[in-house]
Amino acid sequence: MAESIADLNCPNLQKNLSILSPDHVELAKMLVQNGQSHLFDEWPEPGVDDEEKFAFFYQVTRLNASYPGGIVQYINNARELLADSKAGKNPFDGFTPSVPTGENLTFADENFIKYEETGVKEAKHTAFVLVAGGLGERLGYNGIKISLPSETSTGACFLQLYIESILALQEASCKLSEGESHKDIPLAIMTSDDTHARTLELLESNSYFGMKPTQVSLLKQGKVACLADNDAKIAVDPNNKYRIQTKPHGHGDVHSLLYSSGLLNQWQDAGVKWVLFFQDTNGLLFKAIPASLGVSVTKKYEVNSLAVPRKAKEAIGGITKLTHADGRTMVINVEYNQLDPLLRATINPEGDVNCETGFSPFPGNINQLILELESYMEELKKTKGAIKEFVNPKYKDSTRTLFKSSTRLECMMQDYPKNLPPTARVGFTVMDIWLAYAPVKNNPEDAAKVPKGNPYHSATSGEMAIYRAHSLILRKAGVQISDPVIDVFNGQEVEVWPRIVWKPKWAITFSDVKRKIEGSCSISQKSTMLIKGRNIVINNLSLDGALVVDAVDDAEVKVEGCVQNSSWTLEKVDWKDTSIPEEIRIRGFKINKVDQLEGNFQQPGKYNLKP
Ligand code: UGB
Repeated sequence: MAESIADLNCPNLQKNLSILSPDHVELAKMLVQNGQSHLFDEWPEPGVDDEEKFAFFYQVTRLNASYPGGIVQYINNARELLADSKAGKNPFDGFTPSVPTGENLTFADENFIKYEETGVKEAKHTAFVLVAGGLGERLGYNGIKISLPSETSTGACFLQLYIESILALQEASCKLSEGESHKDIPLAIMTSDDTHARTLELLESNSYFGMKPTQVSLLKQGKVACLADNDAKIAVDPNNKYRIQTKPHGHGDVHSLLYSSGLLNQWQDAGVKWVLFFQDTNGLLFKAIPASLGVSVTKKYEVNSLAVPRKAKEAIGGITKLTHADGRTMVINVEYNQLDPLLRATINPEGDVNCETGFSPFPGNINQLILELESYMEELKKTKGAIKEFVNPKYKDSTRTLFKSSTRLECMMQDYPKNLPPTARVGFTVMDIWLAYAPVKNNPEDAAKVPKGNPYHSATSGEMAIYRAHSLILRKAGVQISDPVIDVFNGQEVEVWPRIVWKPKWAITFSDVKRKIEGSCSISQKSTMLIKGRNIVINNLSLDGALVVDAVDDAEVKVEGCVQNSSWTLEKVDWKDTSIPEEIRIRGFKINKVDQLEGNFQQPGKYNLKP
């Protein structure tokens, strides 16, 4: 052993040989032989920091085990991708983009309602996968993003909203198939070291928001080594010379984790047919799920990506048809930073610009994917869930040699179809933005700077979008809803609609909503209406104020009459005011509960709620 280490010409490693186990030596050889001897440059003689040296090898063992093919494969992949990047090679070389055709849905029309029905029926054969390992650097929030209130009228956080939506789908779906046994819909959550403990704590301290703990699986993604230069030299942690600097590998890890965890087999045995992937902060997501699942079922899509009309240069990928010079075609997400150069190099010298509709001709990927389980498992058998990676170094200058800071390989979950054969049934479903997409990604300062007309993707816009969606759905159901007023919070101009929110169990589809509205109803702009029970009917209601109705499942409540009070008001707050809790000040307003009509029905029975 000693000779071979000596041959490696790495004096600091050589001098520590006496304290290293045979496993350590093997790992050290692997690193040095692959151009990483600098990792030992600062190592002192044996007896100094030995525990730290052992911890280094423990980290290397973990990094080696968690990457398909180990560290050597990672370095080789990195060298190849970094060389392409240095040469400015276009990953889409040889491909010409065009606008693909997919299923365009119009909320509330006959087609939409039919798809929703089909989707709800199929929901009990679906497993949900939430990718929630991201740091949320752009948002800069100190907590985990799924713990943020989706809106502050009810205060329900994103995870609560998601779980309650899945439970409502489960209930509705099982009800439609009487005779069949009840099915619990599984939920897997991908976490990372940055989010795992806090995700578990959020679930446990809230009794899993009503889900059975056995329904929920947490899959923790690892990180990958950072790279300091074009030779794929692994970066040393700036805070600890005995550690490799690591960063997240991206949401694409979800496929290899699902594969290696064995969950897919379990799901298949339990009768699951579809796997639905979604992201951490989109409060509208579940408004779009029943219909998009219905599209997957009807069109027999192996892959169905949810999309919305996209504003040029918006930070969401574009769904694009790519046709290669050799005839190959695929329908795939082209990430927002790649779409503009691809278009300039091929079909449009102006790049990523809006067309006459005021939107980019390429639908925007909202990273909600529905995969058909059987074909997904077939594919993963071949790839073990590995996804095509990319690298995005920020170079110091035009020589493209030095990096501003270390980089790493990344992968994205929506790149899954890249490996599929051209015969695969890959499609997408486009829905209205107001119905389907309002993520919370940007901090107030950056949000206020987005180009006029482009979405803010902030906590302010995310909350306002929830009120707008509920208002517009009720309008479609025949309720007279006053127009919104325009106001500015944290430097962002937004529409303020009446603050209407219902729990998913009240209505998960448009047909549910219509069944629960009777007679002629109206809601003024200053109003707040929160519906928290299942069997609540709104009948000839005229609301000009705040109304909060809560009821146990066996209580049937009819809300009617003319409700008028001082309502709940929005008071402006500044995001820089640290005396206000962070989750509130990032919205730019807080809610003052001045007055309301409240009905709380905790016993089974039939009730009327009138002013
Ligand atoms: N995530 C992880 O779980 N692990 C990771 O390592 C990284 C992220 P971002 P971004 O529709 O909104 C995506 O950072 O860059 C989770 C799509 O690529 O919010 O905005 C993380 O917790 C883009 O095409 O993603 O871009 C979060 O839930 C577009 O669709 C999710 O992954 C855009 O989202 C996304 O992470 C969008």
